[in-house]
Amino acid sequence: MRSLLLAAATVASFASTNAHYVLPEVFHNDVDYGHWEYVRHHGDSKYVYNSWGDNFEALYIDKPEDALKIDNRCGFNATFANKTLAVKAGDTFGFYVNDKAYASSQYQKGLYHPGPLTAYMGRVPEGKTAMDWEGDGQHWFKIYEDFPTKDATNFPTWPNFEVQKIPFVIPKNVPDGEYLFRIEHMNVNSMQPLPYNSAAQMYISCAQISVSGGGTGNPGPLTSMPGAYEYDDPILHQWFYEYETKTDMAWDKRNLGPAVWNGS
Ligand SMILES: [Cu+2]
Repeated sequence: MRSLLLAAATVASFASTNAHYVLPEVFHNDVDYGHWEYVRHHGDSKYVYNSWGDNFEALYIDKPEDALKIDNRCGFNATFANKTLAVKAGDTFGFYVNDKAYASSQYQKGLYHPGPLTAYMGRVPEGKTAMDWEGDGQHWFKIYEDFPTKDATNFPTWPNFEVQKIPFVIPKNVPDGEYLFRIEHMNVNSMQPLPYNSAAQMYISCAQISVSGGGTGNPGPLTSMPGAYEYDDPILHQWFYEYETKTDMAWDKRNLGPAVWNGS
């Protein structure tokens, strides 16, 4: 899949797609890990592939049923990884965008869309492991979200924009156990009104982790994935620069999904 032939064959399609990205690699403290080593591998699709052979397409939330697609849990046709990464509460853990090996490539632009970045953890229920839990049920809680700053014209800029290495902190008080760690970046520059009716794009991946050194917290509010957000939410439909003037909401006040767990 990583052949030069494929790279050459796909270059032609980059004109319209080179701003898409995928999140297949994690790091833990100072250690980097491999491509889809601990992250659930996105499956083949009819969509385009980047020069290192990954499905290189966003998830679209254009129709009501799109918000409930199973792909919104861990990405396109995601399949179990066969390893689970041991981390400790309080550790730094995060994702690389695309592929470290292509860090200097013109196709490597980090999170090359405006929009909020969120992270969730899903606690693996009893009887399952991070390697075989589908991710179903009310087991997910949000541990991170970011908000934009706005300039004098109210133009929002998210702190994650064009970032290639994305660190999070495993919450100190999370109970020991196995989890899926889910990263979600939303493109809010893709909205077009009817008749196109195109809405937000999602970029999602899940890593399999095992947490030790945690606490006695009771994470919540709990939600399901998919199911954490409503298709009708204006955040999914209003172009980012008109969102605040066409709704009574503000980019720096709320994101999709539940509140971030307060740690208690
Ligand atoms: Cu894109």
